[in-house]
Amino acid sequence: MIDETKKPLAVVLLATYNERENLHSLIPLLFDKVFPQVKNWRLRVLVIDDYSPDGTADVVKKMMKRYSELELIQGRKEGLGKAYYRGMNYLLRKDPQIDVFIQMDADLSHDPTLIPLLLKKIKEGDVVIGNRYIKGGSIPADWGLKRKFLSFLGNFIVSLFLFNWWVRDWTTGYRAIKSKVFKAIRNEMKEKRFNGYTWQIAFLNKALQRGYKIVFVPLVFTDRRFGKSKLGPEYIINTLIYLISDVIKNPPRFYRFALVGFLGFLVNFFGLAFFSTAFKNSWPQLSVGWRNFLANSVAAELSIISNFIFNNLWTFADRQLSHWRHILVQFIKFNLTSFTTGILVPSLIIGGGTALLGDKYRQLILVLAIILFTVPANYFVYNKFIWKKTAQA
Ligand SMILES: Nc1nc2c(ncn2[C@@H]2O[C@H](COP(=O)(O)OP(=O)(O)O)[C@@H](O)[C@H]2O)c(=O)[nH]1
Ligand SMILES: [Mg+2]
Repeated sequence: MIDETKKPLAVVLLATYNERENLHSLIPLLFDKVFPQVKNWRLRVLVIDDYSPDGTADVVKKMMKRYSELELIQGRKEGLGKAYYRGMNYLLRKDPQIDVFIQMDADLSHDPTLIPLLLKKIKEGDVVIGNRYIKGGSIPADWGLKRKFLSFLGNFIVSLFLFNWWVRDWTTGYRAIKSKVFKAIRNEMKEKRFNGYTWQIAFLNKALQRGYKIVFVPLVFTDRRFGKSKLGPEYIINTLIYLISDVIKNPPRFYRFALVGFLGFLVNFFGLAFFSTAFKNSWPQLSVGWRNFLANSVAAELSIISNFIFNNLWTFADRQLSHWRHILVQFIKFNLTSFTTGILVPSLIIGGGTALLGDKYRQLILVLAIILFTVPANYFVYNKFIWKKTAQA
């Protein structure tokens, strides 16, 4: 006989607002069909209902007589995020040993038979998300073009702010979450801004920022069976405010890199003007061509030094070079990189491009070469060679 109490414990959290009809089918599905398939976990269900006027709680209370592992808490309606927050806190107070929370919409949009897979995958990470935008996942085919586009646009905007292109489904509500993740971020998740649907995005982002591992399973998302969606404009405003404040507080590495690069450009720009004037006064006999050649060489090197210093102190603060010999070696590499990606290759592209297309494209080719080649190449080389992850071994 397996000792039941030794098995890890997972609790399915169902936040509900007017989901009476849906719970009628969902709860028996969970207890009679899905849970018997899961052998190595203890499973429970907590319904967090906000005094739904349709009598959702009555359905739950009736079913509690049939299912001993079903529980209900009720509270004031403050939004989906707040309901999850209350539910997770309640569960941890009651049973600090809880291992995994499973968040799931109660409207039958989330296929309950995916639970065994979520529990299997949680062994590979700290949060498992049902992802609609990876291979095997999908949104309902009957969604109109506008709804599809809005969903795409929403995820694109979140990805852009956070500069994270691999999560792809930030808003998905079907998740298995190790309780330690919630414990680590619970104080921050208390904020009022996360009371609604912004909860989902913020939770995932905060977990990622702390280095927790996110694993995906494909999710085939279906339209709710009964009732109507509670998604409203609250969500857009709160999410935008959150994203803006987060990008200021924790700018993603790429944005730090871009800002440092822009500062470097300013150093070069104003440096050229400054040294050109200074050299003119000191060496009036110097030809204008040679004077500006020298002035820009000095200004460009200053901008390289500025880039190196600020990338080391800020962009790659977590991989900072601190030993002087290390700094020197990497600074030499940095200079070689800057020369290659910033001068040599763009000059070759401009030379070749204008020979092929004509002189009128000269400035355009420069801009394109910098955006399409210099920026990504520098970012790649800095990440992989100059501030590589194991540099401080
Ligand atoms: N307790 C509680 N549950 C909510 C609240 N808002 C939404 N929900 C539940 O969250 C789940 C997802 O909501 P839904 O309206 O289907 O959102 P959509 O699928 O994004 O359109 C459903 O189970 C809702 O009943 C709320 O304010 N309080
Ligand atoms: Mg729904």
